[in-house]
Amino acid sequence: MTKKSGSTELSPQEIAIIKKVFNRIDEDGNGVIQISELSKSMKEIVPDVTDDEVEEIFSSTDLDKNGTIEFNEFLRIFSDWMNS
Ligand SMILES: [Ca+2]
Ligand SMILES: [Ca+2]
Repeated sequence: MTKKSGSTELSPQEIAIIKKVFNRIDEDGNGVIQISELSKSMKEIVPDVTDDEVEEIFSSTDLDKNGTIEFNEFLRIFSDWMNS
Protein backbone atom coordinates (compact mmCIF):
# COMPACT_ATOMS: atom_id res chain seq x y z
CA MET A 1 0.00 0.00 0.00
CA THR A 2 1.44 3.32 -1.05
CA LYS A 3 1.06 6.35 1.15
CA LYS A 4 1.45 9.73 -0.43
CA SER A 5 2.83 12.12 2.13
CA GLY A 6 1.57 15.66 2.25
CA SER A 7 -1.44 14.86 0.14
CA THR A 8 -5.07 15.05 1.22
CA GLU A 9 -6.11 12.94 -1.76
CA LEU A 10 -7.88 9.73 -0.93
CA SER A 11 -7.64 6.78 -3.23
CA PRO A 12 -10.81 5.62 -5.02
CA GLN A 13 -10.72 2.51 -2.82
CA GLU A 14 -10.63 4.62 0.32
CA ILE A 15 -13.49 6.77 -0.92
CA ALA A 16 -15.51 3.63 -1.70
CA ILE A 17 -14.98 2.35 1.84
CA ILE A 18 -15.93 5.68 3.38
CA LYS A 19 -19.03 5.80 1.18
CA LYS A 20 -20.05 2.39 2.50
CA VAL A 21 -19.63 3.55 6.09
CA PHE A 22 -21.59 6.71 5.29
CA ASN A 23 -24.44 4.77 3.72
CA ARG A 24 -24.55 2.45 6.70
CA ILE A 25 -24.86 5.32 9.14
CA ASP A 26 -27.44 7.01 6.87
CA GLU A 27 -30.17 4.64 7.94
CA ASP A 28 -33.11 6.38 6.27
CA GLY A 29 -31.10 6.72 3.05
CA ASN A 30 -31.80 10.42 2.51
CA GLY A 31 -28.17 11.06 1.60
CA VAL A 32 -27.23 13.00 4.75
CA ILE A 33 -26.48 11.98 8.32
CA GLN A 34 -28.72 13.42 11.03
CA ILE A 35 -27.59 13.57 14.64
CA SER A 36 -29.99 10.75 15.55
CA GLU A 37 -28.32 8.47 13.00
CA LEU A 38 -24.83 9.38 14.20
CA SER A 39 -25.89 8.85 17.80
CA LYS A 40 -27.28 5.41 17.06
CA SER A 41 -24.18 4.29 15.15
CA MET A 42 -21.80 5.64 17.74
CA LYS A 43 -23.64 3.91 20.55
CA GLU A 44 -23.29 0.62 18.70
CA ILE A 45 -19.52 1.11 18.54
CA VAL A 46 -19.02 2.87 21.87
CA PRO A 47 -21.95 1.93 24.15
CA ASP A 48 -21.02 4.40 26.88
CA VAL A 49 -20.67 7.44 24.63
CA THR A 50 -22.69 10.36 26.00
CA ASP A 51 -25.14 12.55 24.09
CA ASP A 52 -22.83 15.50 24.74
CA GLU A 53 -19.93 13.69 23.09
CA VAL A 54 -22.08 12.73 20.12
CA GLU A 55 -23.19 16.34 19.79
CA GLU A 56 -19.61 17.55 19.93
CA ILE A 57 -18.48 15.12 17.23
CA PHE A 58 -21.52 15.98 15.15
CA SER A 59 -20.97 19.73 15.29
CA SER A 60 -17.26 19.39 14.53
CA THR A 61 -18.10 17.25 11.51
CA ASP A 62 -20.96 19.46 10.31
CA LEU A 63 -18.63 22.05 8.81
CA ASP A 64 -21.27 24.29 7.24
CA LYS A 65 -23.48 24.05 10.36
CA ASN A 66 -26.64 23.20 8.45
CA GLY A 67 -27.60 20.49 10.93
CA THR A 68 -26.75 17.48 8.78
CA ILE A 69 -23.52 15.77 7.76
CA GLU A 70 -23.15 15.60 3.99
CA PHE A 71 -20.84 13.10 2.33
CA ASN A 72 -18.20 15.73 1.53
CA GLU A 73 -18.05 16.71 5.21
CA PHE A 74 -17.77 13.09 6.23
CA LEU A 75 -15.03 12.59 3.65
CA ARG A 76 -13.16 15.63 4.93
CA ILE A 77 -13.04 14.22 8.46
CA PHE A 78 -11.59 10.96 7.20
CA SER A 79 -8.94 12.64 5.08
CA ASP A 80 -8.01 14.83 8.07
CA TRP A 81 -7.65 11.73 10.22
CA MET A 82 -5.56 9.94 7.64
CA ASN A 83 -3.25 12.92 7.33
CA SER A 84 -2.86 13.63 11.01
CA1 LIG B 1 -30.17 10.16 6.97
CA1 LIG C 1 -23.46 20.03 6.87
